[in-house]
Amino acid sequence: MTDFSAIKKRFPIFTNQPNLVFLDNGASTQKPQAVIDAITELYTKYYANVHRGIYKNSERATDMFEAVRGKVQKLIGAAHEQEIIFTKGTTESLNTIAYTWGERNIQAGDEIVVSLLEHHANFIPWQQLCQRKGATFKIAMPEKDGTLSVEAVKKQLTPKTKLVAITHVSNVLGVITPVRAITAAAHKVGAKVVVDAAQSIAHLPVNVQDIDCDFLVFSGHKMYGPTGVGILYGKRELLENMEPFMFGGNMINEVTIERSTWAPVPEKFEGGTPAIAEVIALAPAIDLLQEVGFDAIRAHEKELLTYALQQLATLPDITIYGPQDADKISGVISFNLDTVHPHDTGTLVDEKDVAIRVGHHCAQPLTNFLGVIGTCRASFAIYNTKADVDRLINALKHAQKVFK
Ligand code: C6P
Repeated sequence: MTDFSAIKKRFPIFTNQPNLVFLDNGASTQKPQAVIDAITELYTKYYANVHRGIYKNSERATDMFEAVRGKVQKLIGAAHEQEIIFTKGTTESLNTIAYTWGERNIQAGDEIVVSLLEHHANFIPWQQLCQRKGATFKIAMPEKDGTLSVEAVKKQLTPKTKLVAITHVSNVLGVITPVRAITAAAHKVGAKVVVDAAQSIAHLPVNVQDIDCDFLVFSGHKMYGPTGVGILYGKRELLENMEPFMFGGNMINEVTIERSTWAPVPEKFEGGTPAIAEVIALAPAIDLLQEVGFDAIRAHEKELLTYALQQLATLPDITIYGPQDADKISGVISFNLDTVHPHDTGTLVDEKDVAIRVGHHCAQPLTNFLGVIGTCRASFAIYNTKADVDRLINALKHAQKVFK
């Protein structure tokens, strides 16, 4: 059995701040020593730019950098290493798809379907693309409890649907969506599918061939890796037929005064010097996830979610949003204390060294649907324990006392 309290010891922030209860992992996770060491080792022992030098340090840095592509390929079960493109994060990955595939393939009269659960990063690029092209932006609505059914998406699909963009896990409610069935339904009408895996990649097994999605995106910093690195997965044939978005070094085949031709994928989409240290330091983060394993991660998380839901329900005057069933959610619980503004709750629990996020969580259409200005969100990671939940509950009692 995995010893999750031993895993916590690998994250030096908890040695430096022993009293910290960190429950804002949906925003960004803490970093294990191995990730920090990988960055230091690169800069202190062999740093050089990648893909350019023919000297030893550049070749070593390039090998370390390219090895991560293979690790990501295995993590998400992609068929080819070339299907893995390094970006700065989920937001850049989604905007890249909108400006490359979207600009070429969306025309007036076409339809794009998203769900109301989407983070703004998987909402606005499609809304804006529709506005630029005269296409129709359609929304699949969740049930009252926030779950999203395949039927709700199917209702929006027509022969005009060209793209369906769906989150795998809601960053506000933790709702797990049926991405596999949604993809199958979208493909039946000939639409392509983008899956936003920002909130699922560190919590659930993600396999792009099993889902059969056309694109899948996520960020390194939400999976124990560094900021500044993200992934854009795309099926090879699609990527090969897409135009590049960022023009510059490393992404060309030949440049003359008259014309330019592009390097093959993935280089075609990786113009300029990449985030070398950040990509290299993503490797130990992936190793950690694979060492612990998604069965153990999910089992631990379900135990924590179930316990947290039970304990939160013991508080008076609390509203919990989303389905209160650990089988239906991942990583996240949103709630409000009925007599306390979410921002006051956030500030008062921080007085007890408990870090949560409050507000609309960059998903305003969803918080509007819930009828609130914002929520308090506790989001979990592999280093959280039941003791952290107890500290959260005590901190919330403190907030309720102040506002009595
Ligand atoms: N959600 C949260 O606190 P970036 O910022 O590009 O790494 O990720 C954007 C993003 C896209 N999709 C989903 C589902 C997300 O949750 C996020 C980031 C953080 O919920 C910061 S707003």
